[in-house]
Amino acid sequence: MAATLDAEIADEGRADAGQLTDGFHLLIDALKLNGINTIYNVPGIPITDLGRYAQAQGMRVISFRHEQHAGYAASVAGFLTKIPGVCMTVSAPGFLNGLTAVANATTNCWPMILISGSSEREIVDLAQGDYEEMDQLAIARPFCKAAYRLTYAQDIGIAVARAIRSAVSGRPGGVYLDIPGAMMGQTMDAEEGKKSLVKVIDPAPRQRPSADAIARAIEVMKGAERPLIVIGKGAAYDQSDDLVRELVEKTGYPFLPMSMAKGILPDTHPQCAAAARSLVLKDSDVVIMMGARINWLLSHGKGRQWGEPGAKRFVQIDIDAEEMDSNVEIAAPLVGDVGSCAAALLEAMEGEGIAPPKDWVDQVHSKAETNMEKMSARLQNNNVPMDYHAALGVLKQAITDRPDTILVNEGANTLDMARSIINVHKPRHRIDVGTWGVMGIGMGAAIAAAVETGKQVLAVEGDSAFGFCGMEVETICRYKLPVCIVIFNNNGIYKGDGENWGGGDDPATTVFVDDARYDLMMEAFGGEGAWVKTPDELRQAVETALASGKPTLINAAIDPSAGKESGNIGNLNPQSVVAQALYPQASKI
Ligand code: ADP
Ligand code: TPW
Ligand code: MG
Repeated sequence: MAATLDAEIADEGRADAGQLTDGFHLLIDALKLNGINTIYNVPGIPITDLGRYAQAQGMRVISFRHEQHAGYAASVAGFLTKIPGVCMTVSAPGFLNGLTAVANATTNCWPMILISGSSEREIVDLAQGDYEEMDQLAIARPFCKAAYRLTYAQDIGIAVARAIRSAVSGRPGGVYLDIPGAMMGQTMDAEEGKKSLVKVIDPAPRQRPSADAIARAIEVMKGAERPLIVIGKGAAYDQSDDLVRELVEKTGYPFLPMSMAKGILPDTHPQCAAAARSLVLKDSDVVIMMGARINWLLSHGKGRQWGEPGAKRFVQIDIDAEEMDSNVEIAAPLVGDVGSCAAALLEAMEGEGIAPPKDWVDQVHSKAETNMEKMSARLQNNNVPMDYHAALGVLKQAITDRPDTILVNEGANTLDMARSIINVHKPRHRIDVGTWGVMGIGMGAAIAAAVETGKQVLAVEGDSAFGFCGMEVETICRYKLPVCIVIFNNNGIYKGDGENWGGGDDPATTVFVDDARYDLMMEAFGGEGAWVKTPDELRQAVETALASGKPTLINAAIDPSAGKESGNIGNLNPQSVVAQALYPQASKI
């Protein structure tokens, strides 16, 4: 009798459940309704079940070993797709691990949403010492573009809509969404719940520049004798690849791609001035910035690199009006999205005679050719131990042979040299350390690139850079992703031959264990490992990896003395006359 009653009650429960929904499912439905089908996550209280239910409801849930990498993956997904990537973490420590990625996304102008479980507000606000208690909403605010907390399940639809719109409209950035555990368990009528969801219409409206602003830009361009176009990752993000290409080709101006803008036009394009960077930055008289900030990566638009102070006139295309005049005067601000600005310029250019003088174009072209020839000889060396050039010559060829491969790149020397040596042939096929120069983005970026595009990924990693995120090779193996990692193993940071300046037994601060077998880490999880010491061995290993699509880690031995302190940015290290007097080795610029 009792058993029958229990069964009846359970049946009734199921029937009720059919008409009810809860916070968990509303959140999943709200994401799916807006085209978000992947979550990058690390499970734990209170979001373990949310991940399970999301998987059960047909979402792809990629579980990482550390939240920072799940967060980086979400941000890279946002960059590649223009749909905010979603990272999901547990409270306090998991949240803080993910927060680094949100801050990095905001700095890079990439859309992502960090959804984090949290303790109940009344306990946090009275500081009563809950499990993983932290005032996450307050902490998140300064690191992201917007932060919201959900208290009631019926607000999920609006909250997700606000989070998406905040992430992608205007200048994209990171958004935080705080979900206290109890909120997810709240139930409501399923029909009402469905009605509460919001599909975001036109989340990032196109922003056309005004006719006045375009006319002003055309005037500046007409006066140009040595024009240049600098293309940044804001243009890569915009996905108006055809319009950017048309603008570059119709103007005939030389162009300089910033690192993640490489490939919008192929690096092999005849107007590409990457190999004549110093010349074009110094001698150009009019510079059109397209989705690129004039920040530290461009020496703030000042100094020797930029030639005579005040001699240049800038046209700047940016979605964010506040970016104008951030470092130098902008003669013609064009506030709008790259595609709309390029289209408006193309239309207004007709018959205006803005072609650059031939001798400038020839000068840039011949400088680039000479520099590329010099470089090409260095790339073919067969030195053992390998130097950066020998190894990068091999990888350059591998990407030329397989231009669909997405290149991920981090490190110091490994980054700077790969950036200038490996040509990129397609838009958004290079992902790197971004505006902060952050180490440890590599595995998250590689995973997101593989998951979002289904393409083969080649991650070229300094041994230190890899160390920040190396455990995610297990994630790569678990999801069987087509990722080939090449570690430039020079036994350390910048160089592997440093000495302890105090003369003690401890190693120098910048060196690692000699000849570390990173390849065995990959083998430990069932992937392929290779330890290579010559360009030929590297070529063979990369060829096998890219042909197979199997998770592979190639540990490439690089001469520990080959690198430079801080790669190309040693000049940013602080100098001190005291230190120079104390230590003969101290760096002097
Ligand atoms: P890079 O590092 O490649 O030089 P930055 O990250 O410094 O590029 O600059 C990117 C710029 O692009 C930012 O100022 C951002 O506001 C802008 N931006 C982002 N999306 C768009 C877009 N769709 N259209 C125009 N500008 C954009
Ligand atoms: C999150 C500082 C910049 S570059 C680098 C570090 C630690 C590693 C360089 O060594 P690697 O490359 O990767 O072996 P190579 O070829 O020059 O030897 N912490 C963070 N970000 C940064 N940028 C650092 C530290 C840094
Ligand atoms: Mg190194």
